[in-house]
Amino acid sequence: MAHPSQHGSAPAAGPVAVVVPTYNEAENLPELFARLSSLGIPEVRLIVVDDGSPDGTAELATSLDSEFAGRVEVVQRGSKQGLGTAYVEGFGRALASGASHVVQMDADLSHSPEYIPAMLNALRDADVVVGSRYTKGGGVDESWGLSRRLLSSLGNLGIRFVGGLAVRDATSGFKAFRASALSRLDMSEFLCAGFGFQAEVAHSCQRLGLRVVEEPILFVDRTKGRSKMSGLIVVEAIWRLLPYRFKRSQSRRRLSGVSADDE
Ligand SMILES: Nc1nc2c(ncn2[C@@H]2O[C@H](COP(=O)(O)OP(=O)(O)O)[C@@H](O)[C@H]2O)c(=O)[nH]1
Ligand SMILES: [Mg+2]
Repeated sequence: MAHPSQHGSAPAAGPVAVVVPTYNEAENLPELFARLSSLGIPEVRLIVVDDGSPDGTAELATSLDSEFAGRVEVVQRGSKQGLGTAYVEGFGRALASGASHVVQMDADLSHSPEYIPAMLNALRDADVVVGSRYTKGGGVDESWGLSRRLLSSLGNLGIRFVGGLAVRDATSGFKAFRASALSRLDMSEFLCAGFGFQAEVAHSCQRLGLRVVEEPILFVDRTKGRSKMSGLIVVEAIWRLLPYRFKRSQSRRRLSGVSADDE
């Protein structure tokens, strides 16, 4: 299994923006900030998109700014509006900040920040790097029970099938982009509020023909705070991706000269 300590290569040059959506993550922020800043990535800035967390996440992020050399931007959106729109907001800010590379990750330390240098390094030969649980060398927390493993892997498989996605971890929320690639995504077309957003991004990258590579990660279970994930979110993702499947089979029919009426 890939542990982050195995990767130590120097990251790609240029300003890096790390976008982190948060809802009630105050317990996780101090460790996240400490581990991110100790990576020593030059010119890194942190963009926290918080949805009015009642536990004071936004205020804490603002107060931790000094620990991060004053390069923390906290976007406060007032009320919980879902992961997808939080990312759209954060990506917009990241691109506007002039970042050359943009990283997206969860705040709950499921995504070990120590993988980031290797992911940035992999961007030398790619447009998008996916921190992947389902590529060789990747994995999920050993403490996960069978039902949780099944929800994750079957949900991922179903979403890959419906969306016709080549990427093995279609729902990963740990990615690194070249800003030039991220700016090509049409953010207005993303509809999922939940983690189906990740699959919509994966689909968009594939459609644009971006070079996507997967870096194996070990997904660690959160030890603090509560997950906002549910089976409903898988249903939302599949529902949103279904139209793409229809479009694909229609274009295949057109290519092979078979009209829908012939079937
Ligand atoms: N801004 C914002 N962040 C959210 C929302 N829902 C979840 N998050 C954040 O998105 C990340 C992933 O959520 P999490 O509950 O850990 O999902 P899981 O890892 O799939 O169980 C975490 O950093 C959450 O705090 C939301 O509605 N708004
Ligand atoms: Mg989580």
